[in-house]
Amino acid sequence: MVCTNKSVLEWVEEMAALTKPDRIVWIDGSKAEKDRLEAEAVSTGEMVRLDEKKLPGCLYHRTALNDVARVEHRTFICTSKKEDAGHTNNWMAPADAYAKLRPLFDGSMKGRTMYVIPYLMGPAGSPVSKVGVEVTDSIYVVLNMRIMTRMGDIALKQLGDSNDWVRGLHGKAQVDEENRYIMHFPEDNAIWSVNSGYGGNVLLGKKCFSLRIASNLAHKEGWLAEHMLILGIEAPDGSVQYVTGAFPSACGKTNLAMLIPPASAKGYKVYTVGDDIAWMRIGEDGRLWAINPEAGFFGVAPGTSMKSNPNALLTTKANTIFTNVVLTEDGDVWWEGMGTPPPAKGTDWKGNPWTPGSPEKGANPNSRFTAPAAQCPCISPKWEAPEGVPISAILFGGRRAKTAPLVYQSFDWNHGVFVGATMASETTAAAAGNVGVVRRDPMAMLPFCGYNMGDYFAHWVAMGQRIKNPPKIFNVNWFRTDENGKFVWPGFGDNFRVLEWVLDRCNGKVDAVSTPIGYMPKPEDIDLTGLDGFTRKDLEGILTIDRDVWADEIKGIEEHFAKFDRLPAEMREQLAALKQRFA
Ligand code: GTP
Ligand code: SPV
Ligand code: MN
Repeated sequence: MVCTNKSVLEWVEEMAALTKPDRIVWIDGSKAEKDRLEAEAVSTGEMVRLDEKKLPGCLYHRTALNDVARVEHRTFICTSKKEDAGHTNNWMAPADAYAKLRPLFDGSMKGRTMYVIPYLMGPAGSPVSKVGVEVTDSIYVVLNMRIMTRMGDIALKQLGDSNDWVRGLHGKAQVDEENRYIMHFPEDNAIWSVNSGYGGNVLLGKKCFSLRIASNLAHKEGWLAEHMLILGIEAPDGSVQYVTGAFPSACGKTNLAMLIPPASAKGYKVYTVGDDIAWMRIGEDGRLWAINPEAGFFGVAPGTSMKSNPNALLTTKANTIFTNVVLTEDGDVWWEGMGTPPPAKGTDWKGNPWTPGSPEKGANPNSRFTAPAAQCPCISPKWEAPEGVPISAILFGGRRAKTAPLVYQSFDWNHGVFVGATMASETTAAAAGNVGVVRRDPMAMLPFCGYNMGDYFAHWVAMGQRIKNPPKIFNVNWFRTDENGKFVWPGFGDNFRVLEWVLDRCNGKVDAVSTPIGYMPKPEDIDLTGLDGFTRKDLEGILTIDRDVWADEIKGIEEHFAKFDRLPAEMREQLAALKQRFA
């Protein structure tokens, strides 16, 4: 299909005039095109074809050593007014940002090909789906976008003559860390990303569009764009209820979205709708409905095993791109925590010879797989439903060693917004920087909210007033540790035991204990049947609220709130009420 959309044609011409590629290739999304691009990437060494028997259709890629994660300190929201970006974002005036990046892009595609990728976020034909166009000089980006989005003619068809699409310019340039910038222009619906070739920095449909730009659109248009998984729980009677969950990067969304319930939960099944991003709108029935705008999973590899997450591992058995894991001599992949013996010899993520005796890890801690969602054994029959799925519960959660109990329910919507707004978690390898440092990460959106975080909280409060049948809001914490620093809760599939309580609460089937922080389960209401080596007493231990720890937590929340210039009154009231309940 030849693009006839005038706004797209003009913009592509403008981007080409700036970057000066040798040739321009329009991406149509066909199989022939995929084969051609894969062959080219393999011939240049950019990608390695894996063993066709073990991993049919799979490719391997290594990024530059300095380019293995998102770069939050180099990610900017460029609005006319600084206050509109807010204190949680780096800010630059749009004119200054364009002036800074133009020289970096100028001629950066000389000798290279510019690929033009029209893509769709959301199911084809859905009224809530949105179109983007990314130009890039990276085949790796094209092949990843092919998995993560609906790409090519399908997007041009949905766009028609419209001017309503997100403009994304990506250039690897020299992959120079010092000149790496991920810039967002919400007022222009534009994203400019330069000097990176990694995941969230360059697959512009993902965090840049579907969270940072989309959160701006959602704020304006009255919906929610969130860093959330979406799952469905089918009960033995065949009824299905849906839950979303916002946990910070590398804190368990993919794992929860694909979990297999324990044997004791006979007749229950969990279905995956999405593992990273949810777009949610109020339906005609007054409920909140969610779609997954993505078409694939860009999941954390280390720790993914047949024990921890068999559905994820099985999803990656074909047509998958592996980035920064160990490459074996027989064209297979391996990573720490895969649950299989390491290869005797291989090549590590840095491209060096590696053996199990090597002092360094073979796979980068933020190594990832890019796999088509449709291949997931537990993909929901509703995952591409144009209207989405109705949400019964929203979970917030993070890595908290001591503070948060296993689970608690908020008293009401605004209290739930407060619980999300005050979330904290230990940092992970998903972003460049220190790992294991506790920071406030409201709604798991700290790196992704594309506007003033105070306005974002106010938007959540306002949404609550408009939703007639709002989901119930909970907080979960799979990461409480004992005195030896070991996780107490078994987690993974056993998290289903918590989901059961959550749904029982939504369905009015179980009562709870009212505590200063919210409603908590009576220990006997969490089903521990069949859990080896985890006792009622262990459970009671992670359902405690330590007053001293919470006194510190309240101080932490006060410091967190003090940084806001536009904190809604409702959040101050919630904090006062929390203090009151502890007094
Ligand atoms: P992003 O893709 O970065 O947004 O991350 P995610 O939230 O999807 O994280 P993911 O599910 O990939 O989990 C990342 C890490 O958390 C892996 O190392 C998992 O092994 C670990 N993890 C996930 N669920 C659990 C759990 O229930 N308990 C424990 N202890 N670890 C978990
Ligand atoms: C995250 O960091 O939350 C991810 C991976 O999901 S990335 O696409 O790199 O942002
Ligand atoms: Mn994520």
